[in-house]
Amino acid sequence: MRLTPEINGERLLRRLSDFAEIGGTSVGGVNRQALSKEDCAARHLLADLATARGFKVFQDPIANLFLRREGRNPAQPPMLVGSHLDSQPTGGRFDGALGTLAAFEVLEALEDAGYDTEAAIEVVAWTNEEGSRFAPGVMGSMAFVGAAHPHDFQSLTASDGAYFTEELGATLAALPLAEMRPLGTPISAYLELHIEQGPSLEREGLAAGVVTAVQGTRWLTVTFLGNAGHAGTTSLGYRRDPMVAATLALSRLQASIMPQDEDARLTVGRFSAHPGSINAIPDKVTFTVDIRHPDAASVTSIDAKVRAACEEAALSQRCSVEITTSFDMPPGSFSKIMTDRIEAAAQALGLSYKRMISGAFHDALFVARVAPAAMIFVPCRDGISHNEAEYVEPTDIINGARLLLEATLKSAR
Ligand code: HGY
Ligand code: MN
Ligand code: MN
Ligand code: MN
Repeated sequence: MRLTPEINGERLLRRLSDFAEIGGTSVGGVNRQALSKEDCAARHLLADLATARGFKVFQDPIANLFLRREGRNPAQPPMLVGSHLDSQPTGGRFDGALGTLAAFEVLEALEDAGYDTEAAIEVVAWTNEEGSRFAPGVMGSMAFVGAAHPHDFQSLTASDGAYFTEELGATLAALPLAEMRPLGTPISAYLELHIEQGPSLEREGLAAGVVTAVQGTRWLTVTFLGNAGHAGTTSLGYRRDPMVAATLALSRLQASIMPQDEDARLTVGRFSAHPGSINAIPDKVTFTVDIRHPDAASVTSIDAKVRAACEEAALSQRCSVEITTSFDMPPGSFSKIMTDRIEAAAQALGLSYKRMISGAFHDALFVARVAPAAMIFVPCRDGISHNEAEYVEPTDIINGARLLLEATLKSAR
């Protein structure tokens, strides 16, 4: 007689607060950036918890972490359920961790009920979803589906000066018991639970989002080059000042793009001037641009507008400008089979929901290239994320995990 697996809400909430301590900050956020020692510690704790439950622990050459609960038929490709453990530098305790730990709770609920599935089910914690320490983001899932190779990243240095290859090597070495497996093992399906990171579910009083697609993302690095000089002796007309060029370009962009297109997103998250001395005209000003749009052609046209504005501003200040693309994730949609399963699961559980697209990028979008994949969103307070104040109500956490379990049972026979 098969018992029906049940989410143990108290255990899940406890796990979330335990993991929030790893890289935890004084104001309740986390700083657990990809391949950092904090990221290693979280992976280690999860691997230890898995081993204690008799699950097998694997990692691949880009340090994606897999925790496997066997099914009746080991020859069948496993179903994957998971998210990421790495965070933003001033991240919240739920972005990524919620989906990864809820996936682990699904495995524990199956184990507690002695419920066997045809195929194995594996929890996955993808490497470097955020991309804030080492760009691009979703690095682990990109490599898993063959859209990139770890070699592509070996010359990367982190925003804090660390070297990617060294940090990756240390992360892999931190889990000696994990069995190494090649990149891209075949899988049968993928589900990811994540916070919405936007306000709509909370505003509409809904318990869940059935995520049907993810909008496009493109990251640019813009560098204006001019002439360093003395702040006191160099008249304005005599300057080739990259700071003036940069601020001119950004003011033109804000005026030209944002008001026309409600779906467009443009963010300058990182801005630096060299040499960064109060009384020296900079010779170099660098900033990042994060472009988002549900429509691929619009991402490209915003990209073109950014380049035009920067080139015009550089010319007007007798500066030069270099623009590189560090990340390009086209918009994509999820499998109807999987979104229908999530919808049926929400109906079975009596949870209110809506179908929606994701404003944030996610690993699921790359995984969708190799297997039927979809996501479940739960509300977060005021839609705040990538902010230490990120918060999710315990009922929403538990409902999200229950929905993840129900949709997993519908997928892994
Ligand atoms: O930036 C993103 O969309 C993701 O949350 N890292
Ligand atoms: Mn995330
Ligand atoms: Mn994030
Ligand atoms: Mn994600």
